[in-house]
Order: sequence, then structure tokens, then C-alpha cells
Amino acid sequence: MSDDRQTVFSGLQPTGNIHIGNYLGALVNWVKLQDEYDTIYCVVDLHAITVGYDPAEYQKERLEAAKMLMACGIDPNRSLFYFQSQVPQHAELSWILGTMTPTGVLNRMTQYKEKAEAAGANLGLYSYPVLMAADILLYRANLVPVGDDQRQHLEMTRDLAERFNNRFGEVFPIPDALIPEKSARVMSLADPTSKMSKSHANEKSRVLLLDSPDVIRKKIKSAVTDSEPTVRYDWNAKPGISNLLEIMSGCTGRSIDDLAAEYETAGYGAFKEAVAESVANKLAPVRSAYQSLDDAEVARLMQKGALDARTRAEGFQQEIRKVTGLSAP
Ligand code: ATP
Ligand code: LTN
Repeated sequence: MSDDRQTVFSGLQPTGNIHIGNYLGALVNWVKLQDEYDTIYCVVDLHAITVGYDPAEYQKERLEAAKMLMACGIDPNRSLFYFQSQVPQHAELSWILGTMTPTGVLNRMTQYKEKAEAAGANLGLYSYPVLMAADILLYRANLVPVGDDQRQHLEMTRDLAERFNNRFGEVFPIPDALIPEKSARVMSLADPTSKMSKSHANEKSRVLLLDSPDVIRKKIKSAVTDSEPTVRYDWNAKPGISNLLEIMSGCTGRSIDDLAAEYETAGYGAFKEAVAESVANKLAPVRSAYQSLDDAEVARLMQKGALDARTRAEGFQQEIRKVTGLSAP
């Protein structure tokens, strides 16, 4: 499947609750890029076990995540799409890259610091960004569509690629992050100063891709805002309203200035109604696509994806083993 197009790689953790932040920050781009690039998308199930989980539940959640991504428009006929754990080359490259990663760099990773505080530290959580670098570099990816929160991990990936190339020769292209101009960091509806997150306990803090229009309306209506009733884009003074403007802009394609001008004096109630409607409209096709997908077919497609990905990864693995002195004797 390798050809002269540039390669795109990205991953999503199968931790349930895929939300409008994941969608606008990353998945919309994943889908678009399929038209022009050699696209590889991965449900990163090894990454997600760095926090506690139940194996039987997890088996279901992984399939659910794959199904949601297909409903969003990831097309296994156009993208290589599979579960990370089914392609062991990710883990081997992660080990090799780990030997070149200064612990000082890992100590500075903000996601690690946050998650270690919340879930307890472990070695997997600590080396999480090294496995992410391996995911990307394994396929010589050029472009990585992600939300703003992954900026630091991408910088580390670029540094590791350079470090590897300096030591072993020009093996890896230096990958670029593709971060959308707007909605790259959708904030929590319950606390607009922190990122909308899958794992937050408050379910009202996020809109899920399968939420009904009614649930969407309720969640947006209860979104935390402020007491000055003007709709204006100002992250310092009005983070809640600015977040809703970003979400609406992401869902409608209209500019934030345009929306702020239209709703400036409409009142928060009417503005929130309009935001909710734009979100419900944007997600309607995802909901209906999801309903028409069959679990057994999704599982079959993921098996096939893993086979194809393994074939491709094996070729790259041989090259990496060769330059690092690890080929078969
Ligand atoms: P958690 O929310 O529990 O921290 P996560 O959603 O960040 O997990 P992933 O599911 O792997 O973890 O993220 C998938 C993609 O969604 C990534 O590219 C990430 O940058 C993006 N993303 C996650 N949260 C947001 C957000 N609030 N706004 C924009 N993009 C986001
Ligand atoms: N760390 C990412 C998920 C992820 C990823 C990747 C993204 C794992 N491997 C490779 C892009 C490329 C996250 O937490 N959102």
C-alpha cells in the first residue's frame, strides 16, 4: 500500500466516551486527510492500559472505539486501520527509542505529570510518549493530525527522530504535527479553564458523539459561562462563551467573528440553543452511520487491518534492525 504520497499517522485511545473535542480537534482532520494522503490510523490500546482497566470491559471498549471511528468516516478501504497491540513492531521500536530518551525529557512531560497525579505513576505512563514516537516513526509518517494537547509529545518525537538519524543515518523523516487553527483545544463545559476530557468524572463536562439532540441541548444549556450577558470572544474574561463560540465555529465552518457579531446581543439562552443545534446537526451523520455498523463486521475489518499493518511494519522493522545492529546473525 506504500506509494509516493506522504504518510499520515495518528492514534486514539479506546477509553470510551469519544467527545466533540476529539472530533473537532483531531478526527475531522483524520477523515479529510484520507482523500490525499497515505493514511494510517490506530486505536492505541497499549497506551490506554497505562491507567487501570477491566480486561473484559476493555475488549468491548476497543471495538466500540473502532466502530465510532468508522462512524466518523475512517474508511478501512482507504486507510490502514487497526489495533496497536496487534502489531508488535510498535513495542520493539519503542524499546529502541527508549534507550535514546533522556529521563530529564520525560520528567518534563505535562501529560505524564497530570496523569501520574490523578492515576498513580507507573513505568508505562512515564514512557508513554516514547511509544507514541514509535507509532509515528515506525511508518516514517510525515504528518500527525492531533489536538493541541499533543504538541509537546510531537516535539519529543521530532527530537527522537533527529537523535536516531544522527546516530544511525537518515532513517526517519521529521514528522510535523497538524493541529487545527480552531477547536484544537475544546474546553470542559463544566470548567472552561480545563480541557474537555474523556476521563473526567462529570458527564456534563463533555458532549459525546452519540448523544441525542436532547442530551446535547441539556449539556450545552448547563455549560458554565459568566454573568455579563454579551456574547464576545475573550478567553480571559469569558472562557465559557469563547469555548462555545469555538465549538459552534468548528461545527458550522463559520468564523468566530461572524458568530460573535450575530449573537452579541441575543442573550445566552438563545446563543446556547444555536450552539446546541449546530452540534446536533454536525453529529447527526455520525449517529446514523454508527447505527448501521455491525460489530462482527467491524471486528473483521480490524483483523484485516492488523494483518496489512503487520506486513508493512515488518519491512520497516528489518531496516531499523539493520541500522541498529540487531538483524538476524
Ligand atoms: P483524555 O481526554 O482522557 O485526556 P484524550 O482524549 O486526550 O484522553 P485520545 O483519545 O487519545 O486521548 O485523543 C485523541 C485525539 O483527540 C488526540 O489527537 C487529542 O489531541 C485530541 N483531543 C483530546 N481532547 C481534546 C480536546 N479537548 N480538544 C481538542 N482535541 C482533543
Ligand atoms: N498520545 C495520544 C494518542 C496517541 C497518538 C499516537 C497520537 C498515541 N500514539 C501517535 C498521534 C500519533 C493522546 O493521548 N491523545
